[in-house]
Amino acid sequence: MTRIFSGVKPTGHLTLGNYLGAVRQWVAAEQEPDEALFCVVDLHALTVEHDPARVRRLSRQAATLLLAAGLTPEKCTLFVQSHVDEHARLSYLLECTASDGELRRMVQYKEKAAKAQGSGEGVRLSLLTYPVLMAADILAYRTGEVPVGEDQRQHVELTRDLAVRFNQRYGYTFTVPKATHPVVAARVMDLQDPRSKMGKSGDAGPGVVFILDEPEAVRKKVMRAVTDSDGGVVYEPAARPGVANLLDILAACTGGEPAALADGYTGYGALKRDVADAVVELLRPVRVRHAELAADPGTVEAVLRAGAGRARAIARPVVDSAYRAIGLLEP
Ligand code: AQP
Repeated sequence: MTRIFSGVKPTGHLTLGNYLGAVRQWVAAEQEPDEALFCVVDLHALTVEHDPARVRRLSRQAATLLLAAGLTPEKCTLFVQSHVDEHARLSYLLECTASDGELRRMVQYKEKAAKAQGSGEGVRLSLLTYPVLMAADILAYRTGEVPVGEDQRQHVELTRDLAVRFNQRYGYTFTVPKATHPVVAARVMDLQDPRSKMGKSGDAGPGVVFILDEPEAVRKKVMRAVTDSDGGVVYEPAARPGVANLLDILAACTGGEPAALADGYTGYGALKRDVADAVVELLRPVRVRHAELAADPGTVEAVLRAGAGRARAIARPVVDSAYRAIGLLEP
């Protein structure tokens, strides 16, 4: 049986990118006979400038949305990262396994550090070490598969490297995990800037579709999506990223294949209308269910409490064995 682990950061409202790149895979994975753990990785939200009240609000909202999207507490373990101390405990051991150079090479660190510096905020040390905490999130559960969007590929590679290095130095302790990505829409792009990833932590610009957006807002954003001046609908991600992004989204929503779907269109207007309809219909049941669950916060809290208990029971012996292997005395 493979164990699956993945998480989402409460750094903003969840987007269509989070849904297509990750959450939808998680709901599908939960149907398999594997054991699945999903986590609101709130400690990761502290790596950039944050408002404490907002992080609390977004953490609850993310957990509620994951349940609304179809995760069922009977089939998976849903919890909040900071409720399980083993993540931070293991992170320190992995900091003693990773090197400064390999963390400074992380693309996301370079991008986010440049952004933080540009806005005069200063770069938090935790932004540099965040991929190590992510490795701890994964390795504490002896995870086999990590379903994530394409942007997390490099961090899962680092996790694999750290697991192999630790095992070689101190004896077999961790399973070496592998990342899995959806076939289409593994990297949903910003509708206004299709060379950049659709992200939740920046300004809530018109290029970002949020899962909880009203249908009218979704339509407006899709209809205003940047395409290009060439006319004609063809699937050429490098040369025409805006059109390719719309075709990817349509394919992810309808189950088609992006290049084949392009053949059905002669102009951008009809393509955008179909994309807008498909996204609205995909997200509608999630919005409805979210509203029901948000009205009953006690249920969500109980799910998270039970989830943390189950997660702790799996992670504690793994992390304890890592402490022994690396040379620390048993208490
Ligand atoms: N645009 C995307 N397309 C496909 N998958 C995506 N994911 C994120 N954006 C896209 C996947 O969603 C999961 C959870 O993401 P996260 O919370 O770890 O990170 P984020 O949404 O990228 O949020 P950030 O880093 O706080 O902000 P931004 O996006 O503004 O840089 C992951 O599996 C991720 O791959």
